[in-house]
Amino acid sequence: MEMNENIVNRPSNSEEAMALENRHGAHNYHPLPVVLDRGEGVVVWDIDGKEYYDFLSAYSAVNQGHCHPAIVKAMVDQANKLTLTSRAFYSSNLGNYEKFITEYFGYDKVLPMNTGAEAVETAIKIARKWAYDVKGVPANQARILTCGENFHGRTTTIVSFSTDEDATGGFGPYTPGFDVIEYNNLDVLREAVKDPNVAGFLVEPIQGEAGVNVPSENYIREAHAICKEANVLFMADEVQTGIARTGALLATCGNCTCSGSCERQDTFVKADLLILGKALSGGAYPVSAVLADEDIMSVIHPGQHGSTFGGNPVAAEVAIAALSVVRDEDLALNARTLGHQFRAGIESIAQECSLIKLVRGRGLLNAVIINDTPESTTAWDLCVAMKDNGLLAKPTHGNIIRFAPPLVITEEQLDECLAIIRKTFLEFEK
Ligand code: IF1
Repeated sequence: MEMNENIVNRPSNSEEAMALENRHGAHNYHPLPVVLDRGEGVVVWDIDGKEYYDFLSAYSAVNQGHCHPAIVKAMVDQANKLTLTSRAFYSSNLGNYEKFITEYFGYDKVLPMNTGAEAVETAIKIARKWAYDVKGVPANQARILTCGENFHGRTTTIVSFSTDEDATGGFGPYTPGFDVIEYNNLDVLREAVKDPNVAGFLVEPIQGEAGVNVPSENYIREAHAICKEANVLFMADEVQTGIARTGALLATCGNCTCSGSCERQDTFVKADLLILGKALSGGAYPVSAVLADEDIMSVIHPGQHGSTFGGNPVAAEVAIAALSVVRDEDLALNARTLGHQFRAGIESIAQECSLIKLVRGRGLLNAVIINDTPESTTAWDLCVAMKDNGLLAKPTHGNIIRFAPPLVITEEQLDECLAIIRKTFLEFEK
């Protein structure tokens, strides 16, 4: 591959690369000591040529596998034609993409953005505007409910309702208008929506950063019904759980794999505001979106919201390719099938290894709770040891390790990975 000669003295090994990042970059992350240089499918290679199975998938952005050829082709072809017009003009790509994605998920309208946080912020603005224009909430009085241990992004408004001190501490003053309620508690939600000023309920169908916190089976469906009854918008943040990650196209859809057009009203939950990001582009490009039906999306008028890159031609083509891959390769079914295989494999290892407290998750969004205190470094140390054995995973918090490979992983590859995890954990325990 042609090297970019604009960077003189490109690092030639891991130590050099890490030193450059530490010297010139803000220290807003604590990465695992590995320097990735190339990726293909479930596998990545570091700068020294060592191969790893990727069990983070860039926080579930690379569901379709690293550098999926169809997605890369769509990106390169469009990048060679027209990259950005801004929304000051129409483009030959955007309307086609908007038709594709709204039909794919079963909604009237889409508002295209770039990052997950931007999509969450967009959903918050739409919910507030709907509260004033449609529900009749007095100006500036709209409330949005959100859950303890939430993670919805890193903007100052979003961290205003975070309950994680690391995410929110030191970034005040905070944006008002948010009430935090207990996750997976329907009684608390039923009480909270009685406030006539509540515009929406913002919720992750499974809390990713909280450590793959899976709610009770009926929580999402019942919460949706409570919101409907109270004229409160159900705002599903599927940035991490969406796009087939949990074994269904959307985690709010329960276990079915259709794109939301199913008639099975008993399990299908259609969010009023659906928030997507990450794997909407297969990790090739920042693409996010908010989907809603006309009666909600119509509260946004020209000049009231937007972004320079939102809905750009490259994003449009990349997202069509990324969603087509999910459908054509039936990644939801693979995630559901191999998710069971992964959890069964971990439970088998737990029979011979006291380090494993439990495994939880849905589809290929799983976490292993390590039998040590959250303050211990055991989870981190195990991730470093797994790295040395050729598998990349990272703790979410404290003693919880997230395992989320690309959804294109095969049964054979998964068995190999379970063997690496078993070997690492048993060696570590000695
Ligand atoms: C980090 C994890 C964190 C998200 C949900 C919105 C966003 C995210 C449910 C914002 C982003 C990323 C951000 C990254 C680490 C990762 C993450 F849960 F996925 F592991 F932080 F909680 N809604 N999640 O998970 O999307 O603006 O990042 O595109 O910030 O450290 P974004």
